[in-house]
Amino acid sequence: MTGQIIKGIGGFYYVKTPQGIFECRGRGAIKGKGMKLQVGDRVDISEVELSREARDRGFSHEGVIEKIHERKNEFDRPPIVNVDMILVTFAGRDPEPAFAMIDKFILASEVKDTEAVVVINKCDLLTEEERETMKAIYSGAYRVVETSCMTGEGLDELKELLRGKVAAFAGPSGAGKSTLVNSIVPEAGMETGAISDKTQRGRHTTRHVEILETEGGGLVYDTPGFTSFDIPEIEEDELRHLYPEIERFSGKCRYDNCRHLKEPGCAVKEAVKAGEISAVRYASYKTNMKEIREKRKY
Ligand SMILES: Nc1nc2c(ncn2[C@@H]2O[C@H](COP(=O)(O)OP(=O)(O)O)[C@@H](O)[C@H]2O)c(=O)[nH]1
Ligand SMILES: [Mg+2]
Ligand SMILES: [Zn+2]
Repeated sequence: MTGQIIKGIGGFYYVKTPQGIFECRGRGAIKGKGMKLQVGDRVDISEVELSREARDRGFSHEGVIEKIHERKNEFDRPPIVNVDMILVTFAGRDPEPAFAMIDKFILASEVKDTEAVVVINKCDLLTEEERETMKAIYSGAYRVVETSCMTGEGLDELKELLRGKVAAFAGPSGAGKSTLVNSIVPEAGMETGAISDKTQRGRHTTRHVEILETEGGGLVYDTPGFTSFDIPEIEEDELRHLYPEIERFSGKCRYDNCRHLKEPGCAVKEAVKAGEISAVRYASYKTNMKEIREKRKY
């Protein structure tokens, strides 16, 4: 039988299968193969007779993990694997969005060939015009969902989007990620808002990663407190390929290896001027390019 590990605690792994959740132990042999079992792993399991201990803990199935499937993708911090969709979430206001930083979460998804969806949260704090402006930054390249945990707007759309998928929220602190998880996973009860940064860090580093079931048949990683994805080493020459709307125009530049900065005959700069590429995204491209270059100096 095949399933997915949704939680690991105290040497047990909880594997979600079409028959229900199995409480499993890993066989020593698989761990020894260099691949450590991780939440999110797809595994083959065999059922064993239900022990009294497992039954007392409320399980009706017990199993042994026999084999780990190859992973679709793998992120280090947060430690999540087999992710179908990264929900890059920011607040339209409070805190004010920092787009170059937000785009780093998108880059982390792009570099791992993982679908990114942009979630603009706290829409209740925005005027119609502000919403349109923000949406337009991303809608040329990504699906954008506008949400508000206050009014409930967009939550059904989000649930629908997650159906049959394993998703993870990413984005700056204060964006409302935990509140969104709580809104689509009724029993989540994640810590939100008011906790001081210090406490939050302390709590969350010791906390295990878990996959939660959303209303409407999706799965979402509970990754509280993770506010910056480990930005993988991106090369100067790779960056332009990771902005889909920039990549789309690149064939039209005078030089094949145009980096769309100061080169003459650059179709990307023309497209920015003409409003065909968002000026905010292009500014973010330049900022992140500069950062990559500065990092290389050391
Ligand atoms: N006005 C408004 N506030 C929100 C919304 N979503 C979350 N918040 C508030 O924003 C703060 C930060 O939310 P939290 O979920 O902890 O953000 P996280 O750091 O991304 O997990 C909390 O005080 C939430 O109550 C929203 O849609 N509208
Ligand atoms: Mg949080
Ligand atoms: Zn160019």
